[in-house]
Amino acid sequence: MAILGRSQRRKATVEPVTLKILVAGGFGVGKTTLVGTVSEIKPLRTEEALTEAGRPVDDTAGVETKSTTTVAMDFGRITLREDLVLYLFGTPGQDRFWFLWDELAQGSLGAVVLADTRRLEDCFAAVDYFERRGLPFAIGVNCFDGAARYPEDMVRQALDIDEHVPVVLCDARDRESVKNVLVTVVRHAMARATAAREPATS
Ligand SMILES: Nc1nc2c(ncn2[C@@H]2O[C@H](COP(=O)(O)OP(=O)(O)OP(=O)(O)O)[C@@H](O)[C@H]2O)c(=O)[nH]1
Ligand SMILES: [Mg+2]
Repeated sequence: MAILGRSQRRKATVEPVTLKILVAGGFGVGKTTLVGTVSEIKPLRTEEALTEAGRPVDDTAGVETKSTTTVAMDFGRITLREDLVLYLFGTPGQDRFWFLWDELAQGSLGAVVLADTRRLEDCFAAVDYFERRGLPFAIGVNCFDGAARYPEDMVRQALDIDEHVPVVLCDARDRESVKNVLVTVVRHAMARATAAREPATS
């Protein structure tokens, strides 16, 4: 039987860093889709059927084929590098589930705010939420088929967000595209954390 040297042992027992990332945004913008696209485990979903009774409050304009909605959260996991694992928590999109957001936000490093340019105002509340809490976020513009494409800067202006907040065009159904958004959020959050630790120079 081979003896495991100290350095090998150390290597074998290196635990990956795990980070919690929220996936937020308005109703039907593709949060559940995004988590499902990249998750390497079967994502946990809490979908309930959209009903006739909910029609006046559940505005499906733009996503007419949508038949279910998230009522608690989505959960998925992705290994970005062997030493870096992200736990993804998708929020419910409808206002009546706002009370869950504080629980979901606890301990998170940052957030992706998904936006649909046809209904940009739907993500204003999520942007306000993260700005108020000082939680780093990036905007992922989910490019739905048929929606007009706008340059990142125009989206940033319309959302009236800080120039440092990354805005990334993406397709929630495409794994590489979603990974790109997630890497962007992690980098942004790490840079913010580093900047906060360093003493101001001027
Ligand atoms: N064309 C296109 N359709 C998408 C995209 N992302 C999601 N969809 C569709 O849009 C609908 C909404 O997707 P969901 O992932 O359920 O949206 P959600 O943000 O989780 O919705 P709630 O939890 O109800 O707020 C579904 O019918 C998806 O198939 C995309 O990038 N492009
Ligand atoms: Mg959902």
